[in-house]
Amino acid sequence: MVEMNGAIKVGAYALGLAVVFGGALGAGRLAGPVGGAAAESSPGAGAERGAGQDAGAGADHGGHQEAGQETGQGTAAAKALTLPAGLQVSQGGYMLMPETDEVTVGKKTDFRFTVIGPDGSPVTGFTTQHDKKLHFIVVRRDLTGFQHLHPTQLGGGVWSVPLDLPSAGEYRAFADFAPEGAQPLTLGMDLSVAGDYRPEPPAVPAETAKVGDYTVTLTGDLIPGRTSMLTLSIAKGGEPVTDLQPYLAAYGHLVALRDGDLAYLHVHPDGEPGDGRTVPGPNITFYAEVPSAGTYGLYLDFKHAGTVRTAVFTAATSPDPEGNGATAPSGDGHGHSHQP
Ligand SMILES: [Cu+2]
Repeated sequence: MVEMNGAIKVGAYALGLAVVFGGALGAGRLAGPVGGAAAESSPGAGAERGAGQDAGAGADHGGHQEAGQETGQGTAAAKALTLPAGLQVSQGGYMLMPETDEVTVGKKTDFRFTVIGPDGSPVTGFTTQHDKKLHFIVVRRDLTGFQHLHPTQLGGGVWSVPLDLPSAGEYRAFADFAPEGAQPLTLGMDLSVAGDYRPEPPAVPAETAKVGDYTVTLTGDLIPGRTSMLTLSIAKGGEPVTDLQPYLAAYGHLVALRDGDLAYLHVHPDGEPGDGRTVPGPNITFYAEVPSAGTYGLYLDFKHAGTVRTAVFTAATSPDPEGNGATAPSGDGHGHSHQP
């Protein structure tokens, strides 16, 4: 069920989607100046300042490395201070703590974990975001096997999720949540699954992905350090799909993971069901900003005919600033209010 390239995985999992990972890097960042986003939604930023001398120091001095790619943006320094989400197991005083020692390949495991708060105790209060109090993403480090799950809350701050990893390997798990009274946060932890592990070779970037009877086409370019418009167009049996269903308040949810370190970026579509301008397909428009050049795994969750499906893409960033998705399809009525 998990493949690499155009692959797909249909929703036996609760491929829900959701969210907010993007609080820090997605919606907030896309909607405005990075400095503003960092101030308003980034547990990340606050956490980095508090938790990481490394982050601060690195940004101050190492920021020059990326400055070249961000020429003209004027916010290079601010961006350099913002660490992508999901790279740390502890951030802002919160820590992701597994309670389950082992996950056996091919065997469903009741995987449990807690989020330890600044006071050293398990966090029990979470703010609902996009219908869920915690969004849990698991993916193998070679970008295959993406799963988006929604754990249930047990007592004492313990979260439980049935986890079925069909292949051995090194995985990364992300918990996206917002403690009550605190900013949303995405923490990441490693999961090792013993067995015969054969990393998939890097997938070749492709503009189309198939999932079941559906073909999803990606247009637009990822430009490092800039906001890029991406359009994902969904067809079934060669016919455009125009009756997508809302799923957690959107017609599509897109997660991007950077190849190499799995930096995590959740991107929201431009427009939402019921806003009077957003149509239910075939095109879903996103504004994404990737933090650096490189290769990214893109995972689009969409719902149609009652089922949530995930289309998987591999995309390489484009060096051409003029290639920004300015020419992407625009006949779907979407505005561009989110574009800076
Ligand atoms: Cu979710």
